Amino acid sequence: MYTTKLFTLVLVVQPQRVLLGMKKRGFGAGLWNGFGGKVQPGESIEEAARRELLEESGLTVDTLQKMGQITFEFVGNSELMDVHIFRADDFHGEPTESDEMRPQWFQLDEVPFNRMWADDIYWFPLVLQKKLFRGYFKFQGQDTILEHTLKEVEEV
Ligand code: 6U4
Repeated sequence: MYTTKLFTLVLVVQPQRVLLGMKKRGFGAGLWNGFGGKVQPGESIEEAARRELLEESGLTVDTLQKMGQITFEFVGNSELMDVHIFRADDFHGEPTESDEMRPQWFQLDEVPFNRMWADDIYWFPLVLQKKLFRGYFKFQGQDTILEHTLKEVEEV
């Protein structure tokens, strides 16, 4: 029996650059990633996205655009991760290192895909093009994608 846990992921995208965070501990440690985490009880997905962005990067945003939803399965784990991906084009504050993340700007042609989750290279271009998507990725360990689907949608 599979269960599903909700997560958020926020990409702050500007015309020439994107803000990523080096995950310092826990799930995905050592990888550059957007900012996000688990949705807590009583919180909407968007509220969770804003809270995690602030906790991990020090930034607040006016508008979060829903971009996509990806379900991750890890072989041997019956808990699916349902990750809701958002984009923000403007922000307030200064990127600030937290216990969990070290933020850094990357030029859009220098996104470090070889030090990111292996799925990111598939859907990141869609976020940049403001295309909405849904996907499914089946991982073996942290590095190997066994199967995946990814499609553009009208609505997420
Ligand atoms: P705690 O328990 O507070 O340390 P929390 O911050 O709530 O954790 P965390 O950091 O475990 O949650 O959340 C995982 C983050 O990694 C979420 O933003 C979703 C993201 N993520 C998980 N799998 C991913 C994958 N395959 N590709 C990707 N991001 C992924 O790009």
